Amino acid sequence: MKKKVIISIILVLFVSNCQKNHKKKINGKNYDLIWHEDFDKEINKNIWNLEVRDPGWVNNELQAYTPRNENLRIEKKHLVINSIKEDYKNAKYTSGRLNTQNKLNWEYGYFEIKAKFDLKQGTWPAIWLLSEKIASVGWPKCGEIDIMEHVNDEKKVYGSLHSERYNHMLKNNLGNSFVLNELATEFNIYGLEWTKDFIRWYVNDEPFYSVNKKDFFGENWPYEGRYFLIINQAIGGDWPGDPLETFNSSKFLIDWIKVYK
Ligand SMILES: [Ca+2]
Repeated sequence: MKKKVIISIILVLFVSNCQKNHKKKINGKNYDLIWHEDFDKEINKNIWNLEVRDPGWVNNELQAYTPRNENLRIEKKHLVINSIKEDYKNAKYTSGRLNTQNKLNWEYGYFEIKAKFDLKQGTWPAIWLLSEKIASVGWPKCGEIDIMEHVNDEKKVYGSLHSERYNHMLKNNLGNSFVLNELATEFNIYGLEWTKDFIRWYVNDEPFYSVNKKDFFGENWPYEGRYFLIINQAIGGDWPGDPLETFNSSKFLIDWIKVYK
């Protein structure tokens, strides 16, 4: 009898734990897990496109993006984006950028990513969403949602939006930052809640910025339809500026990604 009770308790704990991992309550709303990426084995090419780009392709960035193991790999169950100072073709730096374009995309939901980066001058790790409409209407009209960006040795991260009306070319992109302080060198969970009425940014479940459709966009809300995920680490360029002469390499680690609906 006693044994049966213990087994029952264990079973209840197990089931409730499973349910907990597949559910997310945020902002008083319940979400169900619809997709997760743990980066436990090799990078799944059925989901991820590994980009190949020359330096200067966007934002006057210095790196070449390569799909090589040196720049993109799974290590200790983490995705590693390793940026390296090296002569590679016409580049002085190499790094990694991968996306789910035309393979996996979402409209609305709660997105969370557990990630960690170095605090180094010249680095620009980013986790962001871009509309699949980019192929037909181009940027910035398609819409861009930056879940997390970090530059240099700052102890803060940024969340922002780009669109035809508000973007960094016009210097009026909508955004805010979250101060990390002692958390800056740790793994943190970067969250984004995207609904038909608002977009809200979180760090470790703490909200720090919201944009309401009605306040800024009225009927011209570009944040609908399918968006794909991009993860990259740029070196140099318009925002962070050059790395120091002593820069050698810098790792951007992603432990997992979860998408809830
Ligand atoms: Ca992992």
